[in-house]
Amino acid sequence: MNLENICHQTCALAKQAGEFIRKESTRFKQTDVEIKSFNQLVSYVDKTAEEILVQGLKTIFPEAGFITEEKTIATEEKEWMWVVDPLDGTTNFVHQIPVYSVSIGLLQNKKPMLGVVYEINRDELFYASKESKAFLNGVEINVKQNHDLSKSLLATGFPYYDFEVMPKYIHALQRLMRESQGMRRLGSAAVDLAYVACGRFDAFFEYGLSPWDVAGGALIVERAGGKLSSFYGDDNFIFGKTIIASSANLYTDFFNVIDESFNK
Ligand code: 2AM
Ligand code: CA
Repeated sequence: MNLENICHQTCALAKQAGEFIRKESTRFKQTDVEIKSFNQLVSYVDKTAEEILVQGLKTIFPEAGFITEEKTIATEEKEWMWVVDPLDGTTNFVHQIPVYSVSIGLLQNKKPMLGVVYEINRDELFYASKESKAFLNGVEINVKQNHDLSKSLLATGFPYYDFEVMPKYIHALQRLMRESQGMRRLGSAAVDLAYVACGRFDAFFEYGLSPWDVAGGALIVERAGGKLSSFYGDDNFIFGKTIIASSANLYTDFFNVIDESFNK
Protein backbone atom coordinates (compact mmCIF):
# COMPACT_ATOMS: atom_id res chain seq x y z
CA MET A 1 0.00 0.00 0.00
CA ASN A 2 1.65 3.16 -1.22
CA LEU A 3 -0.59 6.18 -0.57
CA GLU A 4 1.59 8.51 -2.65
CA ASN A 5 1.30 6.27 -5.65
CA ILE A 6 -2.47 5.85 -5.18
CA CYS A 7 -2.83 9.63 -4.86
CA HIS A 8 -0.90 10.19 -8.08
CA GLN A 9 -3.10 7.76 -10.03
CA THR A 10 -6.30 9.14 -8.46
CA CYS A 11 -5.32 12.64 -9.59
CA ALA A 12 -4.95 11.48 -13.20
CA LEU A 13 -8.31 9.73 -13.03
CA ALA A 14 -10.07 12.81 -11.55
CA LYS A 15 -8.73 14.88 -14.46
CA GLN A 16 -9.95 12.29 -16.95
CA ALA A 17 -13.50 12.37 -15.49
CA GLY A 18 -13.28 16.18 -15.36
CA GLU A 19 -12.41 16.32 -19.05
CA PHE A 20 -15.49 14.23 -19.84
CA ILE A 21 -17.67 16.64 -17.80
CA ARG A 22 -16.08 19.70 -19.46
CA LYS A 23 -16.75 18.27 -22.93
CA GLU A 24 -20.36 17.41 -22.07
CA SER A 25 -21.02 20.90 -20.67
CA THR A 26 -21.00 22.27 -24.23
CA ARG A 27 -23.70 19.90 -25.50
CA PHE A 28 -25.78 19.49 -22.37
CA LYS A 29 -29.52 20.31 -22.71
CA GLN A 30 -32.07 21.19 -20.03
CA THR A 31 -34.09 18.13 -21.10
CA ASP A 32 -31.17 15.97 -19.89
CA VAL A 33 -31.91 17.00 -16.29
CA GLU A 34 -33.63 14.46 -14.05
CA ILE A 35 -34.99 15.22 -10.56
CA LYS A 36 -33.73 12.70 -7.98
CA SER A 37 -35.72 14.19 -5.12
CA PHE A 38 -36.72 17.68 -3.97
CA ASN A 39 -34.08 20.10 -5.32
CA GLN A 40 -31.73 17.20 -6.17
CA LEU A 41 -30.73 17.30 -9.81
CA VAL A 42 -28.83 14.70 -11.82
CA SER A 43 -28.11 13.78 -15.44
CA TYR A 44 -26.28 11.23 -17.56
CA VAL A 45 -23.17 13.39 -17.04
CA ASP A 46 -23.03 12.68 -13.28
CA LYS A 47 -23.73 8.98 -13.82
CA THR A 48 -21.24 8.43 -16.66
CA ALA A 49 -18.52 10.38 -14.83
CA GLU A 50 -19.13 8.18 -11.80
CA GLU A 51 -18.80 5.03 -13.91
CA ILE A 52 -15.47 6.29 -15.25
CA LEU A 53 -14.27 6.94 -11.69
CA VAL A 54 -15.49 3.65 -10.21
CA GLN A 55 -13.85 1.63 -13.00
CA GLY A 56 -10.56 3.47 -12.55
CA LEU A 57 -10.56 3.39 -8.74
CA LYS A 58 -11.22 -0.36 -8.72
CA THR A 59 -8.01 -0.79 -10.72
CA ILE A 60 -6.01 1.65 -8.57
CA PHE A 61 -6.92 0.03 -5.23
CA PRO A 62 -9.07 -3.11 -5.65
CA GLU A 63 -9.34 -3.82 -1.89
CA ALA A 64 -11.42 -0.69 -1.19
CA GLY A 65 -15.22 -0.51 -1.16
CA PHE A 66 -17.31 2.44 -2.39
CA ILE A 67 -19.71 5.13 -1.20
CA THR A 68 -20.83 7.09 -4.25
CA GLU A 69 -23.44 9.79 -4.75
CA GLU A 70 -25.09 8.29 -7.84
CA LYS A 71 -25.04 4.72 -6.54
CA THR A 72 -23.71 3.18 -9.75
CA ILE A 73 -22.07 0.64 -7.42
CA ALA A 74 -23.49 -0.82 -4.19
CA THR A 75 -22.03 0.39 -0.91
CA GLU A 76 -20.06 -2.39 0.74
CA GLU A 77 -18.56 -1.77 4.21
CA LYS A 78 -14.82 -2.35 4.10
CA GLU A 79 -11.79 -1.10 6.05
CA TRP A 80 -10.89 1.12 3.09
CA MET A 81 -13.63 3.04 1.27
CA TRP A 82 -13.58 5.29 -1.76
CA VAL A 83 -16.05 8.16 -1.29
CA VAL A 84 -16.93 9.64 -4.66
CA ASP A 85 -18.87 12.64 -5.90
CA PRO A 86 -18.43 12.61 -9.69
CA LEU A 87 -19.86 16.11 -10.06
CA ASP A 88 -20.04 18.31 -6.99
CA GLY A 89 -22.04 21.38 -7.92
CA THR A 90 -24.57 19.75 -10.24
CA THR A 91 -26.96 22.70 -9.84
CA ASN A 92 -24.18 25.01 -11.10
CA PHE A 93 -23.40 22.64 -13.99
CA VAL A 94 -27.05 22.52 -15.05
CA HIS A 95 -27.34 26.33 -15.00
CA GLN A 96 -23.92 26.87 -16.62
CA ILE A 97 -22.39 28.50 -13.58
CA PRO A 98 -18.71 27.58 -13.85
CA VAL A 99 -18.01 26.22 -10.35
CA TYR A 100 -18.14 22.43 -10.18
CA SER A 101 -15.72 19.67 -9.39
CA VAL A 102 -14.85 16.01 -9.15
CA SER A 103 -14.36 14.98 -5.52
CA ILE A 104 -12.71 11.75 -4.34
CA GLY A 105 -11.81 10.74 -0.81
CA LEU A 106 -10.26 7.54 0.49
CA LEU A 107 -11.14 6.55 4.06
CA GLN A 108 -9.54 3.94 6.31
CA ASN A 109 -11.86 2.94 9.17
CA LYS A 110 -13.93 6.06 8.33
CA LYS A 111 -10.93 8.43 8.64
CA PRO A 112 -9.73 10.40 5.57
CA MET A 113 -6.39 9.21 4.19
CA LEU A 114 -6.39 10.82 0.76
CA GLY A 115 -8.31 13.62 -0.93
CA VAL A 116 -8.55 14.85 -4.51
CA VAL A 117 -10.72 17.74 -5.73
CA TYR A 118 -10.54 18.72 -9.38
CA GLU A 119 -12.17 22.08 -10.16
CA ILE A 120 -13.00 21.61 -13.79
CA ASN A 121 -13.36 25.07 -15.28
CA ARG A 122 -10.16 26.52 -13.86
CA ASP A 123 -8.29 23.25 -14.36
CA GLU A 124 -7.25 23.28 -10.70
CA LEU A 125 -6.26 19.98 -9.14
CA PHE A 126 -6.14 20.01 -5.31
CA TYR A 127 -4.81 16.92 -3.54
CA ALA A 128 -3.25 15.58 -0.36
CA SER A 129 -2.60 12.33 1.41
CA LYS A 130 -2.15 11.60 5.09
CA GLU A 131 1.56 11.18 4.37
CA SER A 132 2.02 14.36 2.33
CA LYS A 133 1.42 18.09 2.32
CA ALA A 134 -1.48 19.58 0.32
CA PHE A 135 -0.95 20.71 -3.28
CA LEU A 136 -2.64 22.72 -6.01
CA ASN A 137 -1.40 21.79 -9.49
CA GLY A 138 1.87 20.56 -7.98
CA VAL A 139 2.54 23.58 -5.76
CA GLU A 140 2.25 23.26 -1.96
CA ILE A 141 -0.70 25.13 -0.45
CA ASN A 142 -1.44 26.37 3.06
CA VAL A 143 -4.40 27.87 4.86
CA LYS A 144 -4.49 31.62 5.61
CA GLN A 145 -2.47 32.98 8.50
CA ASN A 146 -5.03 35.68 9.37
CA HIS A 147 -6.11 35.80 13.06
CA ASP A 148 -8.86 38.35 12.71
CA LEU A 149 -12.48 37.42 11.93
CA SER A 150 -13.15 41.00 10.83
CA LYS A 151 -10.56 40.55 8.04
CA SER A 152 -11.82 37.16 6.90
CA LEU A 153 -13.60 36.03 3.73
CA LEU A 154 -16.03 33.22 4.51
CA ALA A 155 -17.96 30.61 2.53
CA THR A 156 -21.13 28.67 3.14
CA GLY A 157 -23.80 26.67 1.34
CA PHE A 158 -27.42 27.70 1.75
CA PRO A 159 -29.85 25.08 3.05
CA TYR A 160 -31.70 23.52 0.11
CA TYR A 161 -33.81 20.76 1.65
CA ASP A 162 -33.70 20.72 5.47
CA PHE A 163 -35.32 24.00 6.46
CA GLU A 164 -36.00 23.18 10.10
CA VAL A 165 -32.78 24.66 11.42
CA MET A 166 -33.02 27.64 9.07
CA PRO A 167 -33.55 30.21 11.89
CA LYS A 168 -30.29 29.11 13.52
CA TYR A 169 -28.50 29.23 10.18
CA ILE A 170 -29.82 32.76 9.52
CA HIS A 171 -28.69 33.78 12.98
CA ALA A 172 -25.15 32.60 12.17
CA LEU A 173 -25.27 34.41 8.80
CA GLN A 174 -26.37 37.67 10.42
CA ARG A 175 -23.49 37.55 12.87
CA LEU A 176 -20.92 36.58 10.23
CA MET A 177 -22.12 39.25 7.80
CA ARG A 178 -21.52 41.87 10.46
CA GLU A 179 -18.33 40.37 11.89
CA SER A 180 -16.42 39.33 8.72
CA GLN A 181 -15.24 40.96 5.50
CA GLY A 182 -17.77 39.02 3.42
CA MET A 183 -19.50 35.79 2.65
CA ARG A 184 -19.57 33.72 -0.58
CA ARG A 185 -21.77 30.84 -1.71
CA LEU A 186 -20.11 28.98 -4.58
CA GLY A 187 -22.35 25.90 -4.77
CA SER A 188 -19.73 23.15 -4.52
CA ALA A 189 -18.73 22.14 -1.00
CA ALA A 190 -15.66 20.36 -2.37
CA VAL A 191 -14.46 23.61 -3.98
CA ASP A 192 -15.26 25.58 -0.79
CA LEU A 193 -13.01 23.22 1.17
CA ALA A 194 -10.25 23.36 -1.44
CA TYR A 195 -10.40 27.17 -1.31
CA VAL A 196 -10.01 27.11 2.49
CA ALA A 197 -6.99 24.83 2.02
CA CYS A 198 -5.26 27.21 -0.40
CA GLY A 199 -6.05 30.34 1.62
CA ARG A 200 -8.68 31.94 -0.64
CA PHE A 201 -11.35 31.51 2.04
CA ASP A 202 -10.60 31.80 5.76
CA ALA A 203 -13.41 29.44 6.74
CA PHE A 204 -16.43 27.49 5.50
CA PHE A 205 -19.52 26.04 7.17
CA GLU A 206 -22.55 24.15 5.92
CA TYR A 207 -25.16 21.69 7.19
CA GLY A 208 -27.09 18.98 5.37
CA LEU A 209 -24.08 17.65 3.48
CA SER A 210 -23.31 14.07 2.52
CA PRO A 211 -20.00 12.19 2.89
CA TRP A 212 -19.20 12.50 -0.83
CA ASP A 213 -19.48 16.32 -0.71
CA VAL A 214 -16.73 16.62 1.92
CA ALA A 215 -14.56 13.47 2.06
CA GLY A 216 -12.09 14.67 -0.59
CA GLY A 217 -11.77 18.29 0.51
CA ALA A 218 -11.54 17.60 4.24
CA LEU A 219 -8.14 15.93 4.12
CA ILE A 220 -6.80 18.66 1.83
CA VAL A 221 -7.75 21.27 4.47
CA GLU A 222 -6.16 19.20 7.22
CA ARG A 223 -2.87 18.70 5.34
CA ALA A 224 -2.80 22.41 4.43
CA GLY A 225 -2.75 23.21 8.17
CA GLY A 226 -6.46 23.88 8.69
CA LYS A 227 -8.89 22.66 11.31
CA LEU A 228 -12.14 20.76 10.79
CA SER A 229 -15.02 19.81 13.04
CA SER A 230 -18.74 19.26 13.10
CA PHE A 231 -20.98 22.09 14.37
CA TYR A 232 -20.63 20.41 17.79
CA GLY A 233 -16.85 20.64 17.85
CA ASP A 234 -16.22 16.91 17.37
CA ASP A 235 -14.62 15.03 14.47
CA ASN A 236 -17.87 13.66 13.02
CA PHE A 237 -17.75 15.92 9.95
CA ILE A 238 -17.69 13.29 7.16
CA PHE A 239 -20.83 11.34 8.14
CA GLY A 240 -22.41 13.76 10.61
CA LYS A 241 -23.94 16.22 8.06
CA THR A 242 -22.42 19.40 9.54
CA ILE A 243 -18.96 20.77 8.83
CA ILE A 244 -16.76 23.66 9.82
CA ALA A 245 -13.42 24.07 8.02
CA SER A 246 -11.16 26.91 8.94
CA SER A 247 -7.62 28.13 9.07
CA ALA A 248 -6.07 27.09 12.38
CA ASN A 249 -5.78 30.68 13.64
CA LEU A 250 -9.43 31.52 13.11
CA TYR A 251 -11.02 28.24 14.19
CA THR A 252 -11.94 29.17 17.78
CA ASP A 253 -13.56 32.52 16.90
CA PHE A 254 -15.41 30.97 13.96
CA PHE A 255 -16.54 27.93 15.96
CA ASN A 256 -17.86 30.20 18.73
CA VAL A 257 -20.25 31.91 16.28
CA ILE A 258 -21.55 28.56 14.97
CA ASP A 259 -21.80 27.15 18.50
CA GLU A 260 -23.69 30.19 19.80
CA SER A 261 -26.07 30.07 16.80
CA PHE A 262 -26.78 26.32 16.63
CA ASN A 263 -26.15 24.90 20.08
CA LYS A 264 -27.21 27.49 22.65
P1 2AM B 1 -23.92 18.17 -5.40
O1 2AM B 1 -23.95 19.18 -6.47
O2 2AM B 1 -22.93 17.10 -5.66
O3 2AM B 1 -25.28 17.63 -5.05
C1 2AM B 1 -23.61 22.99 -1.83
O4 2AM B 1 -24.56 23.49 -1.04
C2 2AM B 1 -23.43 21.49 -1.68
O5 2AM B 1 -24.66 20.80 -1.49
C3 2AM B 1 -22.79 20.93 -2.92
O6 2AM B 1 -21.69 20.20 -2.53
C4 2AM B 1 -23.87 20.11 -3.61
O7 2AM B 1 -23.39 18.88 -4.08
C5 2AM B 1 -24.88 19.85 -2.53
N1 2AM B 1 -26.23 19.96 -3.09
C6 2AM B 1 -27.07 18.95 -3.34
N2 2AM B 1 -28.25 19.40 -3.82
C7 2AM B 1 -28.16 20.73 -3.90
C8 2AM B 1 -29.05 21.78 -4.31
N3 2AM B 1 -30.27 21.55 -4.77
N4 2AM B 1 -28.60 23.04 -4.26
C9 2AM B 1 -27.37 23.30 -3.81
N5 2AM B 1 -26.50 22.36 -3.40
C10 2AM B 1 -26.87 21.09 -3.43
CA1 CA C 1 -22.84 15.37 -7.13
